[in-house]
Amino acid sequence: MTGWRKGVLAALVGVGVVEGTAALLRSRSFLDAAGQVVVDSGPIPLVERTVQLLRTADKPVVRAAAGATLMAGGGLLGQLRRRPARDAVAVAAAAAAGVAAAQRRASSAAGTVQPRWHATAGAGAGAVATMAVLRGAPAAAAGAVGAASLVVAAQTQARRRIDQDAAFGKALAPTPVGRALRPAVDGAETWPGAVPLLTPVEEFYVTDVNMRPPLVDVARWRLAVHGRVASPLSLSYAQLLELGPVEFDAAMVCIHNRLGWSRVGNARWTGVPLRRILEAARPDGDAAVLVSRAVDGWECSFPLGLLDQLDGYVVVGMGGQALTAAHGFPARLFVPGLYGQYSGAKWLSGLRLQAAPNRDYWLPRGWPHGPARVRSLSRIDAPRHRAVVTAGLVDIVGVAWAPPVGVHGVDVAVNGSSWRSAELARELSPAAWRRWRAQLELPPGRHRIRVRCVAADGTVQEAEPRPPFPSGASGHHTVVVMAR
Ligand SMILES: Nc1nc2c(c(=O)[nH]1)N[C@H]1C(S)=C(S)[C@@H](COP(=O)(O)O)O[C@H]1N2
Ligand SMILES: [Mo]
Repeated sequence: MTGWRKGVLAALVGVGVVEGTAALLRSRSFLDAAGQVVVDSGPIPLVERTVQLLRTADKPVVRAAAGATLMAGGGLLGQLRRRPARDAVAVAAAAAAGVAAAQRRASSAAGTVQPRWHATAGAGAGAVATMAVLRGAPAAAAGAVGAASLVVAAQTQARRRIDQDAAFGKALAPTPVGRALRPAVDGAETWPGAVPLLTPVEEFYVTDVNMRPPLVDVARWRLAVHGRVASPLSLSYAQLLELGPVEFDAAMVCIHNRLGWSRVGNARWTGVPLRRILEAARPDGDAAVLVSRAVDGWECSFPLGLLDQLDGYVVVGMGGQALTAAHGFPARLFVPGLYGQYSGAKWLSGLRLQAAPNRDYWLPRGWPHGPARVRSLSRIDAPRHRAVVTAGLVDIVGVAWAPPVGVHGVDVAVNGSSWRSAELARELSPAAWRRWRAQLELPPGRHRIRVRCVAADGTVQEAEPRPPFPSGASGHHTVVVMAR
């Protein structure tokens, strides 16, 4: 076997053994950990460009890139003349870097702390396997071990996530108290091409900086409410639910949502009003900032005074079910009207009140101090861009959102013509999105259709096209259709 092939195989076997061991010991994947270093330290232009190009495939690609980098490193090492001492140093250095990466941001909270020996044991086993291949272990056997380990790792990860979500939903479905909301019906049920009024959980966009969601052991989980408060709290899941969750309908929007994108979803949430929690904790007079912290240390914050204008909730459920791991089980902070990254932490572990501004996760990465309010925006869902439609009366449908005030009107324009108002479905709640429809007479030919919305406070959706960074995208979503 040529040197570089042997090196790549050695790296593959090493990675396989490390990943397999991590899966079996329920510790963190090293590939994820390496990818996480990239996610956490990438410069903004690169991160923004990656998000734009890869949309939701960003994490698998980062994970694959981490794996490919290791294989390439193995290949380079394999090409050098074999010197056991140097090989051992190189492999040990890679293993040590892996352990360090795996231990980052794994701090403090229930269910996420991995004993250091887990990572060390996995790294050690991987290093031994890598060295064995470099020193001439039979290639076929080594390859089989490496491939089998990777399969075990992938399957174990997938199964664990599914089991966990099934358990959350069944065992812990939070029961809202108080008046039930009316059924989520808005009259647009029969509009062809309309997206569902409530986004199904499995279709709801997922955005976070984690390579995989932390799986939190709810029996050990506590929500700490602390800092500048007279009565610090440490709430178990049951105690949190005793504070009385309510249901509310609201759209959640990621600041990365571009025109026409689906990094926005509409849900019926179950959550404990933040007001109740703060009443129990009694903030001090100088408490000015509310910081939400995740089990892995991710933080974001907003001024406490904002809660005079916006409602906050410690959310425990979505669509009548407990949160899934991806959406922040067991609890997350959510303030409808703020972009997700300023609104609150998923996998919430603490609410900290403080007098001074906070160093949020995004700050050293160049995002401005928030809180960034959601810009009202509208989207055309049907027909799709570049669709071919039958000339004549064509249904144009979509959604518009302007949380927390609500959508007052939606206008469409065809080619250069002036704006004309679309029909609005009933409003579910001002914070939710609103479906709309326009029936347009389209003669044969190519048509450019634009949409804008007007919020209930009179603000008209901004026409100026802007990228998501630094304050959210604006402009008019436009589709071109061909009528025949
Ligand atoms: N702990 C944690 N919470 C987080 C984030 C994160 O990276 N880590 N991302 C935020 C962002 S950018 C958004 S848009 C929302 C997305 O929530 P979703 O994935 O349930 O749609 O979560 C917010 N909360
Ligand atoms: Mo986001």
